[in-house]
Amino acid sequence: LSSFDWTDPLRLSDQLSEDERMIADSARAYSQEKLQPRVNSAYANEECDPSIFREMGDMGLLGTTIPEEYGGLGGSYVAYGLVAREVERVDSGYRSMMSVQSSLVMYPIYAYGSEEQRQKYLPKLASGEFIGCFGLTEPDAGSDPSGMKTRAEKTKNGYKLTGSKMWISNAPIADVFVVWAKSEEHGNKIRGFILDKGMKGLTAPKIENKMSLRASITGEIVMDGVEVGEDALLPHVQGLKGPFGCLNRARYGISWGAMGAAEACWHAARQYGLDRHQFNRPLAQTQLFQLKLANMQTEISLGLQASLQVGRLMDQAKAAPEMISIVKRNNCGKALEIARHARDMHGGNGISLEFQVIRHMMNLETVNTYEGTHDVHALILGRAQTGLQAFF
Ligand code: TGC
Ligand code: FAD
Repeated sequence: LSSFDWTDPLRLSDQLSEDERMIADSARAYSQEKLQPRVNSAYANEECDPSIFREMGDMGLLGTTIPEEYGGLGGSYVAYGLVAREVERVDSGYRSMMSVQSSLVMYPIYAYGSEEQRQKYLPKLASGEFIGCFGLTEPDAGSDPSGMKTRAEKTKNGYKLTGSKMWISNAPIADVFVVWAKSEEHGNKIRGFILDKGMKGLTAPKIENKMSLRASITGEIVMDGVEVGEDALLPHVQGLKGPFGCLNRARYGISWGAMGAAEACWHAARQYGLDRHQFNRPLAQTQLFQLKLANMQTEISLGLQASLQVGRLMDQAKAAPEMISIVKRNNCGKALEIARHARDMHGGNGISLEFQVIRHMMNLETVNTYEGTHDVHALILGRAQTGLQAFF
């Protein structure tokens, strides 16, 4: 039998290709060297640094799975997951910035866009020159996006969009807005539109005072009769499967990312337990402390294996949305639980930003909620095994 590496208990790294390992290594180096030193102040001051998009673009971390001819990396879904894991090891907000750009803005333009739309937007989104956002959720339509009120009316040369979107990552600093609206022209079906910053009637006010994901900016999108040409319509998709096709990719990436945040909390708790002495011995020498560390290690190693398997199936075009629900739901829920334990294991220091775990814990509250809440994914899985719809 071979030796045991406590940091990689099931030898995940042996299961990666050379390219995947290289992408993960460079994402890790960038995240630790450039993102880690500034995250606490960004979080404390609720300040998002837009230059991060350029930096990520330079490192090839935007649009990992988009073909190289459009500025992407042409990498595997496993590679994309590994990037999410490394970025979120530092902060879920930074991973959010990256995954919205890659899965929710570049992917729909690539998969549903015209050749002109691809050429116009993808290279600049890949380089980080453009920042993108994705507007699906509305003040009165969250878990049930089919209840959206935003509408697109046909005009002589295109469409007029009216409505508002809520809780939109990157919106206040975005150049490119992928928004979903019910289109009268298309039998009230949901259609996707690409809006550009500065269009008349388009504003994106910042949502202030978030207690979670504070290093990532979130806003509303207000569309007050925004007039666009035919060229703003994403031509190749209609219905909810448009936004859900993007969410499949983002949810999958989140399943890896949440494990990255959990790993950061686990490692911090272990180190704290080794350093901190009470009752004349390290905390890490107590049974309860070790039980918690063992639970963390087990859940993380199983969660990563599950995401790897879903990623491999995505790369072979054999993945189903329900598989993604399993890993999004489980990994986010487990990561949040791990972060709460890690916070507790740090005692009073656990509430200080300096020790990082409370930041991860607060962030993971959002990660557990967005892209389909923990319970909504349970209902997706319940429906798949009973054939019974329990949403309404
Ligand atoms: P339902 O009847 O199930 O489906 C309607 C149509 O959509 C298709 N579809 C999918 N297609 C591809 N992938 C999927 N995962 C799909 N799920 C459904 C389905 O086949 C059908 O197509 P068609 O052609 O027959 O019309 O729809 P429903 O209204 O009953 O859906 C219920 C439910 C709960 C599953 C769904 O609405 C849901 O998933 N709700 C959660 C909403 C959500 O995830 N919002 C995310 C907003 S974006 C975000 O949070 C970004 S944060 C990112 C960051 O900052 O990192
Ligand atoms: P609701 O749908 O009102 O849910 C409230 C509670 O009710 C939840 O616990 C939920 O599980 C439960 N619930 C809902 N329906 C049922 C049911 N049928 N049965 C049982 N329980 C149910 N959206 C975007 O479009 N783009 C973005 O970029 C984006 N970024 C975000 C960033 C942040 C920081 C946050 C917090 C959210 C973001 N969102 C974004 C929105 C996010 O996707 C929604 O918050 C999420 O889908 C939940 O919707 P809701 O907040 O309206 O909650």
